[in-house]
Amino acid sequence: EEKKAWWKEAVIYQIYPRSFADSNGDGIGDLNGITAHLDYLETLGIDVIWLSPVYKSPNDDNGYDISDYRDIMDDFGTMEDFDRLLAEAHRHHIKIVMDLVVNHTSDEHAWFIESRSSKDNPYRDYYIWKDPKNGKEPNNWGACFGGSAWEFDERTGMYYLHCFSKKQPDLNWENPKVRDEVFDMMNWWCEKGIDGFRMDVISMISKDQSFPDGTVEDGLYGNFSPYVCNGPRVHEFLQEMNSRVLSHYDLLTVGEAAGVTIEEAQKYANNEGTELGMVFQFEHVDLVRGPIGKWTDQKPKLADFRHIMNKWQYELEGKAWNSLFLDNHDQPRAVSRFANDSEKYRVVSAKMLATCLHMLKGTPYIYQGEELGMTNVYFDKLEDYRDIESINAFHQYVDNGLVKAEDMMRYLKEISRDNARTPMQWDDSKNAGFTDGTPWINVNPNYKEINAKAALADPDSVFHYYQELIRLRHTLPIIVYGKFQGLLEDSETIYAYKRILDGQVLTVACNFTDQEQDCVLCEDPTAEELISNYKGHKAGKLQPYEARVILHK
Ligand code: TEU
Ligand code: CA
Repeated sequence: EEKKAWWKEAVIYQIYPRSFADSNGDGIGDLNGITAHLDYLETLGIDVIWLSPVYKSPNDDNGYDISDYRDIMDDFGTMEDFDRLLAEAHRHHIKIVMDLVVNHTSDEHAWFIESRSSKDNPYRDYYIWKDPKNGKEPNNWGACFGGSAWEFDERTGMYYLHCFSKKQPDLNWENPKVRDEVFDMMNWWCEKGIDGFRMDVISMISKDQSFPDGTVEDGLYGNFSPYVCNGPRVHEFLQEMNSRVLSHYDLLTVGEAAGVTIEEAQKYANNEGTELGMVFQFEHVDLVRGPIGKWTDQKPKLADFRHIMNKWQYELEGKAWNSLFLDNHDQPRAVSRFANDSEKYRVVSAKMLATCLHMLKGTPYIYQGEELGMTNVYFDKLEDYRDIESINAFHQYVDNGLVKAEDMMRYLKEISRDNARTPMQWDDSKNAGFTDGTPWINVNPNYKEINAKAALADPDSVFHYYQELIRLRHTLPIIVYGKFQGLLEDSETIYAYKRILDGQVLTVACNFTDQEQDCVLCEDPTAEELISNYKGHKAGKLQPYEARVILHK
């Protein structure tokens, strides 16, 4: 019997504040913009907002580079605005989960300014400093956003580690003072009344202290993952965090766990609750990789996707809790990637994807705009991109002659994080109603058709379908707690499964293709249809992108 918890029964909505709603015309989304749209979120029916970082930041990586954990980014407003958002959200029965970015800080954080100032500064060991090796970098690791993971600092003649950009130096979690600072800061936010943490790359906080070279896969730099992800002391550190912070409150916690395996996830998200509530794993969004990692235009195959999703369903059963997501601020739009964003099939296939994800076991996450079926933006020019990862990758691979510019532009269209970061499409007025000013990144030109106002007015919209999926989850315990059993696990066209609870059985069948497929799983005249993206069905068939959910009597 599964232990019950509010966060297992909840649906989470991720907000990327910079792109959600601009309240003061500077072209940048902000906290007051979010507060102004709480009615919309309450109508959708979600329980929790996960707020991407809103802390003080010089925005080298849109807030994932924090210079003060106890203050708000100027672009987004003030602490008063935050307190009002929190209170208003609670009044709307919506909880707020904060992004916690503590693998690294900004290089403009006071700790790093102190740390780099001299070798004997009390903050020196807050970060990871190494002497040059034969006059060069301490090892061959490449940073996620290009270049070496080591930056030379003239002042003291040593290198510091940055797994992301050079403005994101990694904290040294080996130092107990760093852990004290982080846990104090977390308790400070908890005392404010926040409802949980999404923990950025938390699987990377414990590094192999021998810092060995990594395997060179992209022709340029060594891969640090085996020595950084799920490192030797990560579970110890999280257990300490749990006993010193998390266990004192009733929180939703989700760890972003790059490179996590099933065995590791069973520890991070164990049912005894000694570490975190759940983790984000990335196998299903990283399943197509080319010679230069994620940069490819190959589409994922249904069979591979289903294999990974089902594996996580089976292997965490009774041991740990799953998170469910297809989209976030680092991923292209789900309907463009896993389904079909053409005019003909966008709506029906977005609903199919939603059905497939939301009927699985775990806590579902909706990324802003996913509930509208927002699509990739397909920028034609590099100048349209804003994302540090996309721009740096273009230069790293194209300027080095490893990839042709036109190929890289095609990969960006498919995979760039900016596909998720174009402004939320509120209505068909200028800039999609996102801002009265000039948006910091271009609006997707399809906003005239795809927007919240149109969706709210249309009973058959993707929005209303999500609303119904959420309502079902809130009403039927089988959707939350039912055991998962895969069906048709050899199919190349259909994703189907059952959920089972206390003698009740629910069947889900989703056609991932634009062709009609044979399928008899839903031919049970005594069953009740819970939801479908088609009004009429064809006996023994699933129509293009058809999804059906039935509850057997
Ligand atoms: O992302 C971690 C991470 O692994 C990403 O760099 C991921 O590899 C990439 O975005 C997709 O290929 C987290 C945040 O979600 C991301 O926005 C930050 O840029 C990053 O950490 C650094 O804080
Ligand atoms: Ca603004």
